[in-house]
Amino acid sequence: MPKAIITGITGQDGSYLAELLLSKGYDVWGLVRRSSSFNTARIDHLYQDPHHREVKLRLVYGDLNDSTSLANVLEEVKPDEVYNLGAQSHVRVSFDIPEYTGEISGMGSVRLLEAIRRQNLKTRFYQASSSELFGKVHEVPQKETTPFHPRSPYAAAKAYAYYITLNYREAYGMFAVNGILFNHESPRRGETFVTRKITRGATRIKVGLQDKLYMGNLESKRDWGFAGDYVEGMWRMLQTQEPDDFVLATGETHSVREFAEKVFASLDLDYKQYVEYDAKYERPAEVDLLLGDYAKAKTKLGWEPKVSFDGLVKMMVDADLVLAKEEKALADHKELVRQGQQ
Ligand code: NAP
Ligand code: G4F
Repeated sequence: MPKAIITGITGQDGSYLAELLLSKGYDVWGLVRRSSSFNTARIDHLYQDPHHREVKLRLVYGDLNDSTSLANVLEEVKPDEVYNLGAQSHVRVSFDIPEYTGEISGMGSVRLLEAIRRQNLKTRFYQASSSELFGKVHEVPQKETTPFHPRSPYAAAKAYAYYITLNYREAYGMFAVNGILFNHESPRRGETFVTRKITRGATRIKVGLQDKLYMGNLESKRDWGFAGDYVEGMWRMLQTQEPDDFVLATGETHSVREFAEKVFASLDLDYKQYVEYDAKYERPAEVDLLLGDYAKAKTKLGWEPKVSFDGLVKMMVDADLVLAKEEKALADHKELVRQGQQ
């Protein structure tokens, strides 16, 4: 059985990747941070096996800020593959905590690579690089050869991680690759990223749980795909003969405004009546336009996105509408109980 370690397994991508690897028969080890509250909601369905079959998913405590924990888990597992998905991944927040973001999203990668190298492991390494690297873009669409121009502490940290991954490949012959992934979303997307914030907000408005949705810059454009498609691309990158770097994208771009308009319209609402501007969601430097060219991944990996933009919007709205209705039912029930007690 191949063995894989996933950092960031509790995040959006980590949960989809764990599902994919388990379905392929991998033994999966997930690195989790100690948290004062439960943070495994996205993967609970994977390790709570009602049939008591052999456990294929194990969680171990560790932190990308803690080299010892990384070396320990590598020594214990001696994995065939490591997927480094762990990060402080929020661009806006990275302006508030730039140093921490550098430690986790940048230095975390070299801590892992160095632990693999020092233990002489033959482990294949995937680095979660980002279209944020293109930042103030030098060409449209962006591809593997497009120059980088990071626009945030997050992107600067990811630039370091990108180059250190390339460096360990060139310097030590390690099978270390960068997946330069454009934005990818899902019903499991963190609620403070813009797509999920919109689908959560609009569905809560629809059922009467909130009145307004406060947002920042609606004019920026993103190439949005479905996270489930993208983890398949990550896996394919580690199955090739030669290590290489790949862009994964959809080749379509849409503005935040367009996303909001579509989501609200699908609920028979007009976004203009509900979306309000709040400057606190603006970034000190913005990435205005991302549009990816995934031709290399298509040719060399046979990878293509399957879920369309409209399909993604529908998937997210449908899932969040279910959540909003459950939340509303609970709120109504609590109100009835409260009235009964008066
Ligand atoms: P996410 O949902 O924010 O998940 C981030 C994961 O990193 C979580 O599991 C988090 O754990 C973990 N983490 C945070 N700090 C850590 C630390 N100090 N040590 C160990 N783990 C830590 O991100 P995502 O959307 O799944 O993205 C996965 C990766 O791809 C990230 O590296 C992101 O930067 C990159 N990326 C994402 C996109 C995208 O559009 N989604 C595009 C390009 C690149 P907790 O649950 O404990 O917080
Ligand atoms: O959803 P976002 O926060 O994603 P962003 O900044 O593009 O970063 C995401 O994708 C990257 C890949 O390109 C990843 F590397 C990164 O880890 C992360 O997953 O914001 C998208 C756009 C921005 O232009 C932002 O200014 O939406 C705009 N926006 C407008 N109002 C907002 C809001 N973003 C957020 N999060 N919240 C708002 O209220």
